[in-house]
Amino acid sequence: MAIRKVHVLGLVLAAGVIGFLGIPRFRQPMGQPAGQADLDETFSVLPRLSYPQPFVDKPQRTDVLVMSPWLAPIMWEGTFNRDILNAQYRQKSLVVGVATFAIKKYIRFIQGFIGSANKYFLSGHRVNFYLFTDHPEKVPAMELASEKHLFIIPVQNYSRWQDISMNRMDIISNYIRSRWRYEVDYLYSMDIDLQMFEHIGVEIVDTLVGTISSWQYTKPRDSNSYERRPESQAAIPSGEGDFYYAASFNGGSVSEVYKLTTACFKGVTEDRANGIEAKWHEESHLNKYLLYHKPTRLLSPEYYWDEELGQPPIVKVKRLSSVRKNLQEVRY
Ligand code: UD2
Repeated sequence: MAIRKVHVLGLVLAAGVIGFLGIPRFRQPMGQPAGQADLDETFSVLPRLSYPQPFVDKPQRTDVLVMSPWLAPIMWEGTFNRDILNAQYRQKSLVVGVATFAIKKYIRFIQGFIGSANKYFLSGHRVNFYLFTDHPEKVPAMELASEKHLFIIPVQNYSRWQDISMNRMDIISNYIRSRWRYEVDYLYSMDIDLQMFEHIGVEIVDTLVGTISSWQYTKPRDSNSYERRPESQAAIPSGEGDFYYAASFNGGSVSEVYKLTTACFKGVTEDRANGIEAKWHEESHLNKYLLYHKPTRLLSPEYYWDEELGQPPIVKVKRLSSVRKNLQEVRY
């Protein structure tokens, strides 16, 4: 029998109907999305409005993946793998939030931070920057990519820089409760005095994410800067510890960051009541928390490099580095 146009048309129509009915079933997540139960538990005491349902099609990670400069060439075999990761990530339509603070003289770092993050941080993906400042009127006008948004949030200042740094934990935890849990899927806290110089992609998106300090990655555990005084809530007993994490870049799912920030600020508050301040402020509390709640993803020091350290040969890429600052000048 000769194949006529009408047969071809029939086949095309049949394929279309099958595709239309079949595809949604493949796209449907299996059962309740992983992580939702966790959110429900964390926020069970709070009224539920409309937290966006994350589309999760794989089990939650429990292993630890170190994104090191040495692994990077293996992980990113050409741009093809990266394209697949980006496409899969985009399909989930996730929003990542970045909380950063520019209080008092630190407003001078806003332009460098936002300008470079606009270019290099999760480029092509949806990102909300939340900038807390006591000088909203001084935030420079900046043009951002269409998928990126900047929210300027007025906040009070504190006379001691240490309090500004430590209170970030409390402010982030409060904003998760009141707002961000409805607005973003993942949340990162970053220092403002940094700039990005290379692509930082979806490899940073995971349940609980810590960055290994560029000062500490070669040092033995006992020489780390942990708080060791048992009187502090941040104390890590001598002989214990694993990595030393920089407070300048950490994050994860909204529910995990909520647990982290709440726990760390509880430690800060108890220390204040007992008249003690941890050696490296909220960074000490963060290190204690991450010791007993292991990150699901570690970022190597290339994700926060301290410019004072130069660039040893082992560091192939500085994706994100501190801006050199005169402490006397910016803090006092
Ligand atoms: C370390 C940590 C930092 C924090 C601090 C606490 C790294 C790379 N950074 O950095 O995250 O734990 O130690 O001791 O490990 N800020 C203001 N105005 C101020 C002071 C601070 O906005 O007057 C904000 C700002 O976002 C800044 C952040 O607080 O980036 C941390 O302060 P820092 O960068 O001066 O702290 P530093 O360099 O000692």
